[in-house]
Amino acid sequence: MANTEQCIFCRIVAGEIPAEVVRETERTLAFRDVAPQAPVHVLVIPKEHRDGLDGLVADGTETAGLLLQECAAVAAQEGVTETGYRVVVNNGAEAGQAVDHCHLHVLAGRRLTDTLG
Ligand code: DGP
Repeated sequence: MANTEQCIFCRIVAGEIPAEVVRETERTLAFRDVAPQAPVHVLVIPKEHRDGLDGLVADGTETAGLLLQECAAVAAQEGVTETGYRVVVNNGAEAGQAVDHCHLHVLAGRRLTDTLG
C-alpha cells in the first residue's frame, strides 16, 4: 500500500488538494479529471486508500459494487445515461495506471471510438 500522506487522491479526499467534486458518499468520492479526455470525465474513487483494483477486491466486492453504482449515478447526474458512457479502470503501470489510488474513469459526451488497446 502506498504512503497515503503522499497519495494525491488521498489528499483530495482530505481536502488538502482542490478538486471539482460531483458526488460524494460515505465511502466514495467522484470528481472531475484534471486533464479531461472527453466532455464528461469523472474519476470515482474509494475514500479509503487502495493501490488498485486488486487491492480493492481483495477486501471483498462490496466497495467495488459501490464504485460501479456511483459510476452509473455520475452518468445519470451528467445526463449521459441514454447517450452512453464508458467506465475504465487502469490497473498497474503496464495498463497505464499513473495514480496509485484505485479509480474508475467515467467518460462520455463524445463518440468514444478508440479501441480498448
Ligand atoms: P490513470 O492513468 O488511470 O492513473 O489516470 C489518472 C488520472 O488522474 C489522469 O486522467 C489525470 C488524473 N489526475 C491526476 N492528478 C490529478 C489531480 O490532482 N486532480 C484531478 N482532478 N485529477 C488528477
